Amino acid sequence: MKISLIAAFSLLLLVGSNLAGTAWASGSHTGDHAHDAPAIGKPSTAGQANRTVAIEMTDDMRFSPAKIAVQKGETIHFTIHNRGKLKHEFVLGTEKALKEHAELMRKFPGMEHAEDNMVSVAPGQSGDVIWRFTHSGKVLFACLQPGHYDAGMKGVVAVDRKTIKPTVAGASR
Ligand SMILES: [Cu+2]
Repeated sequence: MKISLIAAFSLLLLVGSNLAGTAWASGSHTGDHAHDAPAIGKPSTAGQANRTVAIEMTDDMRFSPAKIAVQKGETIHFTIHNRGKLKHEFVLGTEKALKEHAELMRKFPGMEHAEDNMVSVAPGQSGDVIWRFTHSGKVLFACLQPGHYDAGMKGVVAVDRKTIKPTVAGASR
């Protein structure tokens, strides 16, 4: 069964947690959330990707690479490979959003994800996240399976202030 983050939020409200009320890093298909979402970028499509970055996830709770440098405006097609025997996931967000989300996952460990800024990957499988980095600064990523974030399963995308030159592939806005 899939429980959306929205549903999880409602659940949180029901149980009276004060975690609710924080905007998630990225949102849903509706696109009407942008005003209070942190500026980590926005979903894109494979056709818009400037390049592909492969990331491996392992049971020693690490992403490899854990540091990625991109330029402002760049669209990255992340291909996420789970090399372990455990389920892992790749979630882009601000540190605040990821920490709060990790806490939520501790409370609701069975929660499934279906958002544009994240992908859950079964052992031996691969997944994709295609993301355009619209603001310079740091965007973090983490695995939010219970305990994995605290074990250090996180990384960072450093978004350079320099804006990428438009290419045929990346020209669209
Ligand atoms: Cu993990």
